Amino acid sequence: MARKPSTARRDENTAIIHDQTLQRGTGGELHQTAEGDTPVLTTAQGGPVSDDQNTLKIGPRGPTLIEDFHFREKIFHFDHERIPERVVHARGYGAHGYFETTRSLSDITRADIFQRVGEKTPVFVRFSTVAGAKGSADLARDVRGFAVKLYTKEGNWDIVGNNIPVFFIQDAIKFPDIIHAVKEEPDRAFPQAASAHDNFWDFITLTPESMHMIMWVMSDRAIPRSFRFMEGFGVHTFRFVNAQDESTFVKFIWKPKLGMQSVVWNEALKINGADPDFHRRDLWNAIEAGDYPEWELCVQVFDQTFADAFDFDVLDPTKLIPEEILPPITVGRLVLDRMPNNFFAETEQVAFMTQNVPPGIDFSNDPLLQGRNFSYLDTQLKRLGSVNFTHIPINAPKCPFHHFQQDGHMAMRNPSGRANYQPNSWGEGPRESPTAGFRSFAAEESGTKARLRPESFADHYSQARQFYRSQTATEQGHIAMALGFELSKVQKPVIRERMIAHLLLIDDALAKTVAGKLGMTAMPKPADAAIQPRDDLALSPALSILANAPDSFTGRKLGILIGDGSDAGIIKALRGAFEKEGATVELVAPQPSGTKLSDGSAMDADHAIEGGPSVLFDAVAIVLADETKHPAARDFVADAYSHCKFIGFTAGAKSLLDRSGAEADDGMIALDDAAAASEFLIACRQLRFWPREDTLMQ
Ligand code: HDE
Repeated sequence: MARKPSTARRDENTAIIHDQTLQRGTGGELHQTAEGDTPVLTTAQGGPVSDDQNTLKIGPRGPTLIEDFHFREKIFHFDHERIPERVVHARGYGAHGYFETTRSLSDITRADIFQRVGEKTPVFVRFSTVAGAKGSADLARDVRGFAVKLYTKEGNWDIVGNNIPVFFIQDAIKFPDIIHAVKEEPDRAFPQAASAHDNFWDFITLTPESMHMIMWVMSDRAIPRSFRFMEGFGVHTFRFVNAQDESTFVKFIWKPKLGMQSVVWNEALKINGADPDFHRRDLWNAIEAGDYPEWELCVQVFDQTFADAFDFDVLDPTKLIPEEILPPITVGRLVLDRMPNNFFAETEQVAFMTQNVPPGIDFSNDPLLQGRNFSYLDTQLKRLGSVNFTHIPINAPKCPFHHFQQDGHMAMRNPSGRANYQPNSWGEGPRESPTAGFRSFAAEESGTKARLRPESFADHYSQARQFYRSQTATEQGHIAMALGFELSKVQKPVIRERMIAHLLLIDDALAKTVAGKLGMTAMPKPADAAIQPRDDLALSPALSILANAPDSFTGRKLGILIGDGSDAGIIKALRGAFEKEGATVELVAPQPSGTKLSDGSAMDADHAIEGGPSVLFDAVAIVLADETKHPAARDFVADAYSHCKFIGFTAGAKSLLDRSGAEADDGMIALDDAAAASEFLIACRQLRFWPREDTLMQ
């Protein structure tokens, strides 16, 4: 695959700050250059600095003077560098790109973004984990945020979604409880970025509405291989509204062009140690290499008749509409092609809000969505500190905008002219437009004021069962293992038992397997269900990752373990075949440089073996001339083997394979000569050799 250097990483989002920096260095006449073209260091007030190494003192060993305004300003600013991290989704990573409309939806929405095929709209996307702090590791078992800001010609549209199409709770008032429960326990402040603890499972088992979501969170969806291999979901039902003010319901889905892929749990644990930045590094590397990640935007559109006939309430955010029942329609593509210039300026300060919708997109009465629309504004004020957070370039619309909001902390733009209100007699300023402006869909509403949950939200188990049963046997095994792991960390037996009681309503065999993993001798009674789970929902193969595997190694990574005497021809052939596929190839060796290959050439490696464990790769090739005693080499093979990776090997690698417990199977491919490289690639397109997992479990 051709590698393009990334486009110049400079845009209007940081240009203001950047230009000011330049002016500070070069703008005036007095103090412009230190050496050559190097600008003179100044204070924030623009004053040139003569010494940035020593504070101002009386004598070399004397006290520091308050008079040292440069020191005072420097430390003052440093002391205030941190802003509050997001209360959820604190750890995230973002990138710029564009959305291209590929299908006009002008019949069902008047949103400008969907009128013209080929229309390109700038976007900023932030991926995140939910529970962990800003500095936590990427491979936590967790939901991933998938938040997209589309800078449309009619203002910003934020689809603030997740990589899972349903949620834990049905009503926004429960959000602080679920988040408190999953985050670290308040007395001990651990565990961090982990749901495997009593408080979380206590809440879950006392909240049956979370059962569908918990099946997803225990599935491989919660340990994605990369942001690039995840689906994204708007979760709630939204509305499209057309020029005739007619409404159609819609759900939004992002589908990754490279297909979906996840890691296995033991691998996730090890990745967190080897490279806690695994996901952000992956996105950075892909974009810098010109391998721009891409998703399709799909919509599930339906009318009130469909909603009335559907098995569940379309306003219930713990339910999804299976793709087999309502096939998604592709309406556009999202391409991420530029990393931010500065993480803080853009990724940290970006403010997503569900209430940001252009005319033609509207809300449903989903009570979770309604609560979110209220919540996101508060959080921006708290985090960014001023009502003027839209003045930060990453949050400002890219279309013309005019309003009379003024002043406040850090106001960068105030309306000019005399009139700062409307209507006015000065002929100044903007006026509202009943035709171009946002008009809420004129839904008829009536009812008695009450704190109620609708009866139609009461079935908490049927879709959980449908999800579980729609997984392949391998994926079902992973769900059982995940439940076993998580509940093994729960200390209070009653909480474990309660979960088994719920699982009995989802799948009897699953409940028994998990109980067995926990060493439970007697099964509890099934939980009391408000509505008995249904057995008649058709399976939905679209819910499985493995049933929809891409049969491609594009975008994946091969690690080749080499040592002195490694066959140069095989290494070259592997590199050629895998790079042609659009994969990345990295070399791992005992030392970073100076490995002597069979043809006498010296080869630099990308990783020394201690720093390049096999968990960083999707498949590995062991191209060794003879025995290596390196302990890390044994882990390299043993992990790749137990994580069901395809392993290519040369004859010289045999003794290492034997010592590592890697037994011959169809996932182990002999690399006898350079020609075998393409055969190995064909095997690697299956991504993992899952039958090995059964052998390992025996
Ligand atoms: Fe959020 N959520 N959320 N959420 N959410 C936030 O907003 C909230 C929910 C989601 O990359 C916060 O700017 C409430 C569902 C993402 O910056 C906060 C409720 C879904 C992100 C907030 C929900 C999400 C957030 C924290 C229940 C999937 C990260 C910082 C009613 C559809 C966006 C911030 C980013 C962030 C509130 C439930 C997705 C506090 C009250 C459901 C991807 O406003």
